[in-house]
Amino acid sequence: MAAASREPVTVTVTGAGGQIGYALLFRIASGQLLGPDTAVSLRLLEIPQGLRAAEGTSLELLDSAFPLLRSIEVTDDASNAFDGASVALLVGARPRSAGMERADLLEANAAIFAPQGAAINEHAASDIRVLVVGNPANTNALIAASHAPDVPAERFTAMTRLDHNRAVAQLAEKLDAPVGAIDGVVVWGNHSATQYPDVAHATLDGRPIPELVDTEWLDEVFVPRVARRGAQIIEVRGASSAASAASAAIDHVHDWVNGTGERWTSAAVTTGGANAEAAAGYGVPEGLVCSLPVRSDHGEWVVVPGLAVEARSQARVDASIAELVEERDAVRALGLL
Ligand code: NAX
Repeated sequence: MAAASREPVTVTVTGAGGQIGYALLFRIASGQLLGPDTAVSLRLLEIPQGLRAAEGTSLELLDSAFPLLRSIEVTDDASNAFDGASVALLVGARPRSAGMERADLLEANAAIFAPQGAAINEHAASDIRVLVVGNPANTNALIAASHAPDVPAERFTAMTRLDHNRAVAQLAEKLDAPVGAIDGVVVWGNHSATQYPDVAHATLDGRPIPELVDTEWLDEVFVPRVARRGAQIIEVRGASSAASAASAAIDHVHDWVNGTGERWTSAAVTTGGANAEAAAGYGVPEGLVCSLPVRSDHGEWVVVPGLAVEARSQARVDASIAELVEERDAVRALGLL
């Protein structure tokens, strides 16, 4: 994916007619995903009921006259949607309805992410990079990857960047500092209430943050606030996070493609292959998609190895990993992996 490519890069967005789609597409088309020199062709995938909304969004995209936007196609056919795609943002998912058990939710989403993984395998470009946003994001990414045997598993990731950004923003507010001065935050585990935002290695302009905030605030306020921020947004806004989720998706893919330098961030990545050893060092088994501290180097997410995890934090990290293992085993038991 050359930064100054003349050929447009195909970016596929699923769930394009939804609220995250609406916040995301204009930022992609304006160049914020892949940079100011890279033209994009958008493919918007929806289910039949969502097509009209996606078509409406495509009309507005046209009306925005974005210089980098070469074409837009709206479709309910996954083969068509992923044809030639170099970036796929899998946003559309089946939400939990009243009375739905977790196994039912996993199964309903597997019915979406397994065929999308297969369509990516068949039709996407060889440099495809996938970010799963739709929940349960980590396990949906695992399912999609397992149905794309010809695509390296590490090209399938899930989004915990919103959780990471929320953690950074809470620290910045508490310390009355700009967000850019904060580095070294880690969100461990699942994108769920078990996630563990950890500041043990975080710094403010190089000063260790654990020296600047007390443990009680971290345990009683910070961790639950970050983990439950999604619920708070629903309560206050009357709808789930959309623009902040879209912004985090932009950050994730932008950093993946362009690199993070020496800074690190959080992303849910596959724990096999080149990252197996670093992940195992944190107690994460192979074959999961788990949020870890990562740097992006030459277009690959590399897990930051060997960070010391405090004993009290390790129990929280382990609990979130255990939840990921349970989700994987439940999907396996259904014969979907
Ligand atoms: P919306 O309900 O507004 O939009 C979802 C869209 O997906 C709908 O238009 C629907 O028709 C479409 N869709 C459903 N199944 C599809 C399929 N098989 N193929 C293509 N499109 C399909 O939800 P929105 O607020 O946009 O949220 C989308 C997803 O993001 C949800 O699963 C939500 O839980 C998840 N989130 C994940 C976050 C994360 O940090 N990983 C944070 C934000 C958000 O909660």
